Amino acid sequence: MRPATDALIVIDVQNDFCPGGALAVAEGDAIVPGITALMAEFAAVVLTQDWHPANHSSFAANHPGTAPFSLTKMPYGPQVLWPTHCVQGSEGAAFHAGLDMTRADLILRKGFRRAIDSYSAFFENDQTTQTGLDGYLRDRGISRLVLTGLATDFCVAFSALDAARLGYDVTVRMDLCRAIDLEGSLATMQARMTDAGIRLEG
Ligand code: VGL
Ligand code: ZN
Repeated sequence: MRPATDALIVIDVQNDFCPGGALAVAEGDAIVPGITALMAEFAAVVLTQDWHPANHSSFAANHPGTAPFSLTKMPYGPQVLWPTHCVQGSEGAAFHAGLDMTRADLILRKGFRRAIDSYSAFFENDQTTQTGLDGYLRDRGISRLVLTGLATDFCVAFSALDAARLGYDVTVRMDLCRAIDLEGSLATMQARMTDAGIRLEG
């Protein structure tokens, strides 16, 4: 068992990011048994859940004439337009059935504001609106984070980079993550994480 200062953060292991889902990540479901096993080592376990309203501004369907995976400009910067995914209350937004939910201390929902996407578990994509996770972890005296989940090059990487910037000691278990890899995004984000002092293991 790890010390009380360590938390396992499980990013977006939801049906829409698994094979058959609306924004399926290749082998997204393959990481589920390993994550469930790893939970047993941690006194603190946090799950995040991508949780969008149907009219969310990150959905290509809400921008007539655009295609999924194209890039647009939002007031806060560039934004990929995604297939409609993780709509609040839908089966696609539910956690993968194999994930052990009983071990979750906190389920943090993100991306619920129509006008701002939120890849990171700490800051929305405007990089200023906070989700509250930093306060929760600080209040519990947690300083070391191990990240797992989907997708490596979007929500996991953005969460890891914000966590490092906030002063946490961060490890990403690459073997317990899977990537979307949009136009080289996996290599780009891997380099950014390494540069930020984040340990990439597995
Ligand atoms: C994610 C794209 C859009 C993720 C969420 O969980 O990595 N990616 N929404
Ligand atoms: Zn999303």
